[in-house]
Amino acid sequence: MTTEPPPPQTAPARGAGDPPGVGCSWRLCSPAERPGAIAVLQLRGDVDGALERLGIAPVPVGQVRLRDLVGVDRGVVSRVRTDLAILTPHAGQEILRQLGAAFSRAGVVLDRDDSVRGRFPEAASDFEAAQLEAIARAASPRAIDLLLAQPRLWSEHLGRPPTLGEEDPDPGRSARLGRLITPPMVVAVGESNIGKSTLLNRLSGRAVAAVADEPGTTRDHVGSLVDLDGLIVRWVDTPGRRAGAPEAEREALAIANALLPQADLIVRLGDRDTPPVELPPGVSAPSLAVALRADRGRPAWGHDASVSAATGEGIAGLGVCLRRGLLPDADLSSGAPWRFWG
Ligand SMILES: Nc1nc2c(ncn2[C@@H]2O[C@H](COP(=O)(O)OP(=O)(O)OP(=O)(O)O)[C@@H](O)[C@H]2O)c(=O)[nH]1
Ligand SMILES: [Mg+2]
Repeated sequence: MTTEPPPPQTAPARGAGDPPGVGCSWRLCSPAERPGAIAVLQLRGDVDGALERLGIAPVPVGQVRLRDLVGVDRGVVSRVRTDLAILTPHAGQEILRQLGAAFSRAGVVLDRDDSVRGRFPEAASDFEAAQLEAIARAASPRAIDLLLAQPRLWSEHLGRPPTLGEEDPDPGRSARLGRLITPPMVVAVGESNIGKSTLLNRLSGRAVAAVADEPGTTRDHVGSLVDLDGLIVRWVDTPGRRAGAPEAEREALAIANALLPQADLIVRLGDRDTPPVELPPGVSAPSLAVALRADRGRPAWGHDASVSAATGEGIAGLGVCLRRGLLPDADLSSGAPWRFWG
């Protein structure tokens, strides 16, 4: 995988002949390392002075306008407050570099405040800034309503507005709910040729992993984000275990096995004729047993869920079962506050 170099976060040094600062700073708020189509830039401070110095027509507070951005691009300028505007040019590296250079020449300095409040200056408090950041980072749809409810739940719990210094009433629950923000890792293991990769493809709704009716199809483990009943997880499909595997396959399996201690949940897969494998000693992550290829018949061994990736039978139930293994219903339905910040 190639990673693009991040666009410049550093403005070119201002020269001796440059104008004095205008009491306004800028920062790039959208991710530099994973740019999308549009970048989000903030101007903070004397926004009117900065826009004038940059030759950008004024934008009244509360208004949104399409503006020529110093001849480099056209983009939307949103005037949030007197001291805050948000610019959304295209996210091309050269556009951002030229804008940064123009800001610097106009005396609009690069803001290096990396606090959460610095990143979300529109927030009325540090707590609200942390809440906005958590909403922005959350991977799972289920996170959003819960995060939006937190100011009210904390205020009811404390009898006053919360700060970021609050004690966690239930650290275990907070850690599990944190899986709504950062996807937990689910590692699927089992014998060869039982349908492990077909299950991943069914869960992700696309052909992520190669599937074939022969053992040893999956070599290097394959990861994909999948939605388990509203919880986004990082699913890792591993090579199957089988006697007599060639050296490269055994090495790939050893690499996949090394992931097991870090797994948040291990899914032990089998089918009617093949029970799940035992986990290597010392692996303490919770695990669930799932029977695959249910259209061929149910197994005699005990299982937590049974599915057919070919027909789709049991797939929704599997999602609920695994989501509960990572995030029990009680964690979601409890009206207690969640310490969602670091
Ligand atoms: N009938 C039926 N066949 C399935 C199902 N899921 C997978 N298969 C078939 O089982 C065979 C093996 O599927 P894979 O997904 O490659 O199995 P795997 O466990 O990933 O295999 P390895 O990577 O070699 O360990 C293929 O022929 C699939 O089409 C299912 O739900 N029902
Ligand atoms: Mg496979």
